[in-house]
Amino acid sequence: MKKIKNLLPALMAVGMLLGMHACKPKNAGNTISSDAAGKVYIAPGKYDEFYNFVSGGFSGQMSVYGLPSGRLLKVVPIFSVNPENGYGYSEETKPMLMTSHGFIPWDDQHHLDLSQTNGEIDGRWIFANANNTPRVARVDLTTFHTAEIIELPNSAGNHSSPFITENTEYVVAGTRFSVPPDDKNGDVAINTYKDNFKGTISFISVDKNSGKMDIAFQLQCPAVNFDLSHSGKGPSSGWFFFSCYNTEKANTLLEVNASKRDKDFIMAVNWKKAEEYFKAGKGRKQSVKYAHNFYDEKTHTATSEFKTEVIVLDSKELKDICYFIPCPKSPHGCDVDPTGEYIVGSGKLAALIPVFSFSKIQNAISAKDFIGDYDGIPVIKYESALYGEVKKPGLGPLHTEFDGRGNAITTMFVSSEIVKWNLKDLKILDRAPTFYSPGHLCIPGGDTKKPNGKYVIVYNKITKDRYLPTGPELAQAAQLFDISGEKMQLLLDFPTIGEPHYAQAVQASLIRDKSVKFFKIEDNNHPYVSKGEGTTKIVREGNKVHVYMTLIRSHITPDNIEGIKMGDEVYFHTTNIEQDWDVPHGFAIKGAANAELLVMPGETSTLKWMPDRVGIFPFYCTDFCSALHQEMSGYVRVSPAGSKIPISFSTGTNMPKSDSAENK
Ligand code: RUQ
Ligand code: CUA
Repeated sequence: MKKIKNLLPALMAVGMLLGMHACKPKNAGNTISSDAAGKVYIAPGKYDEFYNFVSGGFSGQMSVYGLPSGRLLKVVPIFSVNPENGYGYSEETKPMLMTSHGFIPWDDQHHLDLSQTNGEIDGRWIFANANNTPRVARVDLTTFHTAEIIELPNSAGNHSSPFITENTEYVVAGTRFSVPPDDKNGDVAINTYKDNFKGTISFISVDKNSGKMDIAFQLQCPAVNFDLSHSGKGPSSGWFFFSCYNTEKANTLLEVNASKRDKDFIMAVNWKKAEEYFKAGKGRKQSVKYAHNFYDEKTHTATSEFKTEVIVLDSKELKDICYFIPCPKSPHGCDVDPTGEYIVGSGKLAALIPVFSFSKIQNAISAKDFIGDYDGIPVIKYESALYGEVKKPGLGPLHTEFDGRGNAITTMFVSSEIVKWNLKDLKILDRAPTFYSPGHLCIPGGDTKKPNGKYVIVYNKITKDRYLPTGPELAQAAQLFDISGEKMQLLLDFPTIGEPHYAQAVQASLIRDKSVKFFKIEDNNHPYVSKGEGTTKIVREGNKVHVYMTLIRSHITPDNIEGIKMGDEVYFHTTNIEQDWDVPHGFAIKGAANAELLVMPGETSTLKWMPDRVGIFPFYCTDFCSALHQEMSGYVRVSPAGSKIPISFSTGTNMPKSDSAENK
């Protein structure tokens, strides 16, 4: 028996390896409740009750759904270019994707966190992480625009990110990959990992009023892999908790070599203490290079600034910031319950779920109840931090959210189910199969002090037979469960974009009424704005040609342009001068090595175009804006490089020549 028990984690690892996780739960498909349709039906023209913000994984974007209907409302481009609306293609938005590595058109977006005040969602911003080239973004929830992106130095694989403190004082980001610090010679042998690599956690401050981010300080930590995190709340509000794996410090075949230890760690960080040390000047200045990109709603333009310094605190030298708590085995999710007392660590390879007690952790720290240290950081005795263990929860626990009624729901990746259990007695209350292999889950406000325990949405990693097949690549799937009663009831499947990881949901009323409907043209401070057709013009500066253009139903001003020459760089600065909700115009020109622009009312957006041949180039509005949308178009004449044709432009006055030879 003992032998079998010890073998279990290894067997599970092999199971994952072989893809056994895709096994179909029994009675699959028969679990839908009879009144499910009525519960998710939102009549045409009616609004959903919740917004659901879903990370796009390898799409790099965030998608926005209405719940309970599962209707896709919008894809908000964050880290990937988006030809659909010109994000990353227009001159104004290109700087948003600048990094110390140059312009990067893509990233891998895993986690979202809504801003909070007093531990409750305030509906102002949502933060997003980029895994691959470490960055954190802030999306403004009045415009649903990416407002800011900050790059993170000393980091790689920004996975344990972006998690916020109770009052959005900080967005916190832990590096997945430990790497040599940016100011050290990184040209080292990979197998010197233990000596040369470091783990870093970034504390990004957020301005209370504007939301503007800045890296306040970083915490240098042992070279483990930080996986996920959550801040404390209530009694634990000055603390942050991170799940750590690869405490073996393996640098090859992590699948085996980082799964050796029976327990890895949850790292508890006293961020208030760290902040204190930072303010007392205990940090060291380190020279680094990172981009900070900011989108200004008044100029409708992003700027990119490079910063060259960061303050680093050393967790080894500065005592009482960090403590390790042993956690079985290869922990992934790290979730704090609404009271702030319980910290749930989900070991991917563990056959139980440990629940830690914040008050016990505090007692253990004061009593120095340590079993030793790991790289100079005290390790608290497991039993001294433990509240209790959820026994036999299922296989492969990943993430936990809370229903606000004293219960937790955990996803089980390997046994493909969600499991509801009670926080006090740690007894399992219910389980429901999911289709298939759930990763994250989300309850509206599920990581705050006040969850709304009406639904849980589960984001599955594997879809298999849930939808009509679409070749080898299938849509990813979310599943909505009613959790208001004792038993969890599956209500709805809906496909998602990219690969969903963490998601958050919030009552629509917190966001809906603040949504901007159009931008005021009088507030438009774009340097190339045309506030009316009378101010449109063309200005040549050497080979750069600036076209000041307006868009309104249903014409473009100017719509006849001549005098463009080969070798010119043409900038179409298009201003949509409509002042009404839901009247965007688009802009595209033949042969442009670019995407279209989609210009919102009151906004200015610029398309750069380099003509590649002599001739006539039509341009047109790409968004069906009126009955005469197809008429909303124009022409550019491109002449040879040395041509003497002067710049000319007009709308409605360049009448056909009646006496030309062709017309006779
Ligand atoms: S992860 S499926 Cu990238 Cu948040 Cu857990
Ligand atoms: Cu403007 Cu179509």
